[in-house]
Amino acid sequence: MKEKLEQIKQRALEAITEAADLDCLNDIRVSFLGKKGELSKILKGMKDVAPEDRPKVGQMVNEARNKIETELEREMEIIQRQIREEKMKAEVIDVTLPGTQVNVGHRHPNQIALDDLERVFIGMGYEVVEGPEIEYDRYNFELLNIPENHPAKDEQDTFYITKDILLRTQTSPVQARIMETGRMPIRIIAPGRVFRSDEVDATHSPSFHQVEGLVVDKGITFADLKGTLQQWAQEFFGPDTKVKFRPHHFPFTEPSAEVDVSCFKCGGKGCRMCKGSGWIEILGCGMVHPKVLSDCGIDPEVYSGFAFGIGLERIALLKYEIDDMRLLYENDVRFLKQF
Ligand code: 2NM
Repeated sequence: MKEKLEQIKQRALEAITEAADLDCLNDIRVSFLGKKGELSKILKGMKDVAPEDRPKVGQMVNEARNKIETELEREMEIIQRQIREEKMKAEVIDVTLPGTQVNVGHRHPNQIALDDLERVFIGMGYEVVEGPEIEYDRYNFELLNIPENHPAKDEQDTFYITKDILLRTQTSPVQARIMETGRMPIRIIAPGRVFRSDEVDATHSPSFHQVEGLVVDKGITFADLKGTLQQWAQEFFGPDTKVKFRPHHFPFTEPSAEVDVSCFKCGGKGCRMCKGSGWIEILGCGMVHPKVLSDCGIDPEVYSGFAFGIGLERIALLKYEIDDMRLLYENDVRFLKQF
């Protein structure tokens, strides 16, 4: 019995010195000290041991257990220290190296202008809505009183997917879709990307952004349009801003107007910014044409409305005094971070 125990102890200690990792050590612990391990088997064999020898054998088993446990602990500590040392070596940090720069993004001037503009209209109770950039001819032209062969269709030449499906030239189709739902009243702005078949230069791009507004309710008049746009202009360009409405023509509004704001750089005296005139053209607007209302399913005898369209790049360029639209599309962070 004594020899057997000694043998078990020797095997365990050998296995422990040879163990390569913590899993090995755990396996050794289970197979020697575990419930069904070698030492338990010896204890279970106690019934065959002469009663007077039992305390002695019990003591020997305990000694063997203690020895194996101590050695397991010792080996475990050695292996853990090795693991730690290897990890330290692998993860060595050279504190003298310069840190990695964290690049935080920056809002695009278009986005800053849009956020500013939206804040004003949301404050007046407007909802911001979006719609598809790929549109049906019906929503982009037909419902907006721009029929086949209308000259405005040439001015707004765009990219056609099929004869009836195209890249929208304005965000008004979003408004046609809202009018079509018949939910009244309507008080929305529709910002988004639009497309025109234009050559790139300092003021043109085949893809740019618009914000169009639409209000439809009972009793809406041109006075509401004027007050709304004046309020927006003052909040957006400064409290001293004046607005001027010049008669114009759009197919979807009647009457229509173009709106100038007094130059926010010189206050109206005339400067390089306003080319000496004191005024800067800023947007187009008008009372929604009765035909547009009725084609969209709204009774023009009951409801009236106004609409306006603002070029986002145009107001961003003006507000931040950028003289070339192309800079807005290069996404050079050195440029973008200036605003
Ligand atoms: C403009 C100028 C004038 C306009 C009209 C509509 C709609 F859908 F109600 F007919 N939306 N936007 C509009 C009116 C747009 O952009 C220069």
